[in-house]
Amino acid sequence: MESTDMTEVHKEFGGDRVPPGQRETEAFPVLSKDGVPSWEPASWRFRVRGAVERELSLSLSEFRSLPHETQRQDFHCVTGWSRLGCEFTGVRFPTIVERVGVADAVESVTFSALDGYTTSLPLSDCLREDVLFAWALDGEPLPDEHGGPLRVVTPHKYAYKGAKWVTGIEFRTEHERGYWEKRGYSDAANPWREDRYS
Ligand SMILES: Nc1nc2c(c(=O)[nH]1)N[C@H]1C(S)=C(S)[C@@H](COP(=O)(O)O)O[C@H]1N2
Ligand SMILES: [Mo]
Repeated sequence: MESTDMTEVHKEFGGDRVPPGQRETEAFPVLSKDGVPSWEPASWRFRVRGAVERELSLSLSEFRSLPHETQRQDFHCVTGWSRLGCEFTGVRFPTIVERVGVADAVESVTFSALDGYTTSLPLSDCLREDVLFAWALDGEPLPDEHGGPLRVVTPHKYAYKGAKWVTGIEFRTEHERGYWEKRGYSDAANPWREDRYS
């Protein structure tokens, strides 16, 4: 499958491919606040709400029929490991934005997930080609423990900014910190500035 190379994002921040304080790993460790949440394919929905012109609710098959891409990217965990050259397939964030019409006053996006996890990013950090709602990893369906059926990936941020098991996004006029950001992790989360803790 053809993939877009997003492994040069480090150049945007003037850093090396492996950010400071990170070490490369071949494995793909799993980090979840609790276990793997259960879900039913028939009742699973992805919902977009908040300050938008049209709210959206999509089934899994509707979501998978949106225009999608495969990208090659690196994945940086705040605990110190980086997995280079992951291939994720899914829908780019801007593709969702086109469909809902975001109000001018929107500042921030909150992602929510089946396990109760939340994370948030300024809208400008989401309006990027490399922020993806992904359902496949390295050509295989995204494993449950890595967030299947759908997760967010944010190659320009530490991985806690990417919600696994994502089922909703809310466009907000005010920024609200997410689960880990309220518990001491940096809200900025830039790996090349080592924004680990707040
Ligand atoms: N829904 C949900 N998303 C989540 C988490 C979580 O606990 N729940 N953990 C975050 C953290 S801290 C990291 S490092 C990455 C880990 O992704 P992985 O388990 O695929 O390596 O997912 C992020 N997204
Ligand atoms: Mo993490």
